[in-house]
Amino acid sequence: MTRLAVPDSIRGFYAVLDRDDEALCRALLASGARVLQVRIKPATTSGQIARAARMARRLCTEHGAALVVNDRADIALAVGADGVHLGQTDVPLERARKHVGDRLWIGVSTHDLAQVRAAVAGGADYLGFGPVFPTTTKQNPDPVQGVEGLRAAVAAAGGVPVVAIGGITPAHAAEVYGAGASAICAIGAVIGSADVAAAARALMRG
Ligand code: 3NM
Repeated sequence: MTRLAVPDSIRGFYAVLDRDDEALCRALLASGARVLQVRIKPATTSGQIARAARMARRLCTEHGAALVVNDRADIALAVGADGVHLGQTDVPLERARKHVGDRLWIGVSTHDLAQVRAAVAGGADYLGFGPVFPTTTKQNPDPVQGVEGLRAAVAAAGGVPVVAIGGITPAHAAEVYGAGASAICAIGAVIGSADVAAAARALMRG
């Protein structure tokens, strides 16, 4: 399978599938999302993650969207994902790159400018940056960075696409894109909504 080009996919709404739920996956992709990350926590077995990732691979291919698997490069490779996403406490970027070579893009979560610079120097294909606003979805979130923090992160990223995350609602979308984010990732504002696809569409660039 040919992987989709990174800058092409990291734009608009960046979807997160937080459970093995095909109807939810379809609703997220119905928004027109170009990328979807499987991020199933906590305490999920490898088999459960792989099952959700295989289902998501099938639906992402149907919709022409890229698939990213959180944290697990082994599962990402096994299911033919486009990328793997690493947190600051996951496998270090350098080791992950040795493992996956150019077969997967690597996205890295960053929470301050030092982490942005390190991820860019290490060859990350895209960055997550946040939390931009207070979030209740992530346990023990890092300090809130605000829109000005995001703007500084985009500048430090030097052209590597930045996905803004953390407490983002449709009301924030314009200022977040205005700060230079390539894409917006939101979990609560989308998955908690009665109309998931409509909430996701409201986070696309206007
Ligand atoms: N990572 P919501 S904030 C998964 O700061 C995640 O890197 C964050 O969910 C970071 O849109 C976050 O509901 C939670 O705030 C995002």
